[in-house]
Amino acid sequence: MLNLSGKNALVTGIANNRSIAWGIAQQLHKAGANLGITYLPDDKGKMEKKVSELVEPLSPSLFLPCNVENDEQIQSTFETIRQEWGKIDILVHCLAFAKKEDLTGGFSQTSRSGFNTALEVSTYSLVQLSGAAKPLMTEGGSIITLTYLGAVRAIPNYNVMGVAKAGLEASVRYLAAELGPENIRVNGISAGPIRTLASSAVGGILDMIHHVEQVAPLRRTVTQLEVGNTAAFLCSDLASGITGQILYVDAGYEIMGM
Ligand code: 0WE
Repeated sequence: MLNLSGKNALVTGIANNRSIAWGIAQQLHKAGANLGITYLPDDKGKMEKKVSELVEPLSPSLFLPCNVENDEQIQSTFETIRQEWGKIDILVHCLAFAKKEDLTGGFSQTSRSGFNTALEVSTYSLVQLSGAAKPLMTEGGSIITLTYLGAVRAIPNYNVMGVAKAGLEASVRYLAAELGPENIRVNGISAGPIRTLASSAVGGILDMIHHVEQVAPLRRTVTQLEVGNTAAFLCSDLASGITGQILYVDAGYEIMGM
């Protein structure tokens, strides 16, 4: 049975009730995990208030600011985990950012700084958080990240994020190879398009969702909770033999040729 009781899980990337990370946090909680939640702090404290109100029903035992562009915040996040939890079992990485101008128009026009930003926030952050979690995953563990088909196919306008996700998927394999001997598993979930804060800011997302509804074998898109269930499975002992994989949770869209 799927049972995460006694497991400490850190979930990153919750911005609002549409976040895929929110779907994951709810399903990890349902499976009995003890949660730590991080949020992206802003200077007005709006995110802190919004996310803390949202996650209150899951009664997280840790609620911490963590901007991955800030090394000290990452250090302090894992120092708090060490002091309060002693060990961590599950790390959920749901972070990505590219500048808006780099998610439209010609990929060849991507600026150096736009390229660097996308790969720093969306790709390096997995490496960085995994490295910080490693010494605290003393009883083995499971690391999950979110990716997208644009890593392996040229999807219009996804552009630099596709390169970032390709790097992320390769990072999953290198991390899995390194951390396997410590019984730490690392996997990616490639979710189909879902309406979230991030995707709604993208022109044409509704047309993409409509296309998936026509073409995907299940003739629909997936929900945050379906991604959450897959994450709960991958984090659980039910998936004890699975590492280094990218699992598609996309209503089957990826298998289709036309
Ligand atoms: O990975 C993503 C979204 C990532 C994302 C979205 C934004 C919008 C607002 C990263 N950075 C930003 N920066 C912003 O300023 N997805 C898988 C959703 C998504 O994004 C797309 C898609 C899909 C699907 C962008 C272009 C085309 C398709």
